[in-house]
Amino acid sequence: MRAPTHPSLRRLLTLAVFLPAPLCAAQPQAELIADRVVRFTDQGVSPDQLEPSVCLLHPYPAIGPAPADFPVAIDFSETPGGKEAFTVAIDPGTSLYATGEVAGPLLRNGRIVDTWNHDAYGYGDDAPHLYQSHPWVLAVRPDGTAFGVLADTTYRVRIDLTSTIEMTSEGPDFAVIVIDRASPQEVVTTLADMTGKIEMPPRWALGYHQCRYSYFPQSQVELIAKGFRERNIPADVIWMDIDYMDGYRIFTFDGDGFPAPKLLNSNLHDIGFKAVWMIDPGVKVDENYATWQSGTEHDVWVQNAAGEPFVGDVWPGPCSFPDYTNAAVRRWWSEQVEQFVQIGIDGVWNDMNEPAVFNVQSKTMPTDNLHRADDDLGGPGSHAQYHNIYGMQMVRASREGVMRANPKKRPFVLSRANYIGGQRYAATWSGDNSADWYHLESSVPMVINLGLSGNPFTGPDIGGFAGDGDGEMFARWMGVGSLLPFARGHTGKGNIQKEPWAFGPEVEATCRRALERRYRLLPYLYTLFREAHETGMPIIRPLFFLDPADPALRSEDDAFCLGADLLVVPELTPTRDRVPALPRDFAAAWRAFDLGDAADPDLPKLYARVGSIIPVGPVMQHTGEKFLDPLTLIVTPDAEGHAVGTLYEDLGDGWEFRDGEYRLTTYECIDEGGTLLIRATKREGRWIAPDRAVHVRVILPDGRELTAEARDNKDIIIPLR
Ligand code: NBV
Repeated sequence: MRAPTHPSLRRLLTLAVFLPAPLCAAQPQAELIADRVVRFTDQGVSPDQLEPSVCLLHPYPAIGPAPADFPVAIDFSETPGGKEAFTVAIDPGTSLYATGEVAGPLLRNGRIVDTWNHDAYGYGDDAPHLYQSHPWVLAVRPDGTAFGVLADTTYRVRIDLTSTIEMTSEGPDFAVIVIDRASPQEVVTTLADMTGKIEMPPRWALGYHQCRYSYFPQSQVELIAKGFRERNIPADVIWMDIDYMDGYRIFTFDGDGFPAPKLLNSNLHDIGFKAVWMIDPGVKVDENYATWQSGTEHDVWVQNAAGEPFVGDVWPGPCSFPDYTNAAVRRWWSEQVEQFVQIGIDGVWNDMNEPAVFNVQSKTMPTDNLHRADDDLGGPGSHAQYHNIYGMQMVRASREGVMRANPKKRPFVLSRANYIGGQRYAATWSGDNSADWYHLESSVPMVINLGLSGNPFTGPDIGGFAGDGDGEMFARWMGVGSLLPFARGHTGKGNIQKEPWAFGPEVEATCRRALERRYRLLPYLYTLFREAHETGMPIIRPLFFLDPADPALRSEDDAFCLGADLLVVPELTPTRDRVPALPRDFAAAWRAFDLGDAADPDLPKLYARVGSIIPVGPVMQHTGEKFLDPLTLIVTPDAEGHAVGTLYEDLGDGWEFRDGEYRLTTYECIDEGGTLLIRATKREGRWIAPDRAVHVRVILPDGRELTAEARDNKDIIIPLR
């Protein structure tokens, strides 16, 4: 049964049930659904009357009443306009984060976000909504304990953090889920337990990606790819933007520009490149076009209020839009994708899937359009209900298609639009940012807040999409962007060239160093992706994770941690005048180190956590170029001479790791009195790495380094001189 959609009707029913008890305060209903996770619903509203949850992995039946001492209270109300709302009061000193993909600072106190997936070209700090929707707030109390608040609805939600946590929905009643934990990290990993984690990506997706709107014709694509190899600048992926299509018809190729796409893919593969191709949702209305014919035959289109296929303008002109909320349509779409990618396409890029529609004033579909949604998403309903999950359901179907074509490989899908929980289907880039210092600076907190909202695999258009920018900014952007989870350079039509060599030899040298650094750090990065896949821990972490009770760290959003063991201090302003707020024990707990690139002022400074071992590899031109050999262990022992670190390895693609074809090695450094002993103390998984060289660099407190060489599988003994 579903809640009556009209709020006043629901109110009447509530009154009918509760009128005889006028003294009964308007207490929300609260039920425990997991350890210290409570689902609240408004008085008189039973959770089974609500729309099904789209973000949660399963329905989470109640396991008991909420504990009497649960520390978060929800106050439901109805706005004068009849909208469903709730408020959570916060103690002074509580810091608020997340809310998904947002521009501006990391700390969200004082901000308002309106979750409504939106094409937001060149967005500014005050943009009310970008491309994705995460009705989710992470709150860190003054003592460092934390809670998270999720409005479990797909409808538009206004999140007002100006004094409390207040969320107002445009839809019917919804549940509010509150996760209470001892630390913000635990809140985020519990969110991931409940909404899903990323699948392990193919290793190549962690390499550098080069994009442009558009490389055209196909000979230019090859030229750019070769440009990387000729200049020894590492890269794994090149991207095909919309101009490869015949008149922007998806699943077609421009006969003049891209006459031989299969050959192009295979030539790219020959030089170690993967190819990602764009697919938009809008299908050109054209009776002579196979995809439109097939979609029409299968009756897959979103309908207008009159029940006719909705037609709206996008790049190809008038388009129909597949209704991805319906399982049969997703199946149809996945078959189109399956066929398309069979010509050697390695990954799929879904753009414009908010969906963006040019000739409607709202820039998207009318909210009274109709979706024939599956019952488990909520059943047939309006675009108001399904707008925010349109992109999510599209990438769900695209992913299925890529999987159908290559079931033995790990799919890679990048999406512009998405919804909380959508990390299970696609990675994210932050849309059409601009080539200016503001967007360079914002790209770090945006990646952090997305990670705090469940999606760890994200990154900006390095160099900025709108506008040209200049060499200095580009170098700095590459310096920091190459340390973010998704690292892709991209730019818009009409802009200058923005490949790493486009700004002259100095900038090129910085880009090469930045990317060599990324590739050297890949063993560590891949290990972090595995952690994100297993636990939902973000890859890029805010500094306040290091000491959640330290108020000074709460708004630091230039510096960040890459995993638990690496602290990154970039300079994100032209004047280089920022002093980062670092943890109180910074001097004792972190040690500067470099990868032979410290002299470059445009690269962020790197610090290793005292007590850690960071695995790094050799420079590679692409992730498939060679096996990890030699393995370098950067060992930063603590006062007792102890350090520990892990390295995750597998085949880099495919699913064999699920059956134990991987190796998770724990390396440990132990002080044996006058000598340091470094050995693998634990191995998990049955994959056997070939014999290889190990270089050890021990970073001592005074900055000196001790080094040693050995073979993996053998103890390494370093005299402490
Ligand atoms: O497909 C063209 C672009 C793409 O390059 C960009 O990354 C997307 O965010 N796309 C938007 C449509 C045109 C934007 C002006």
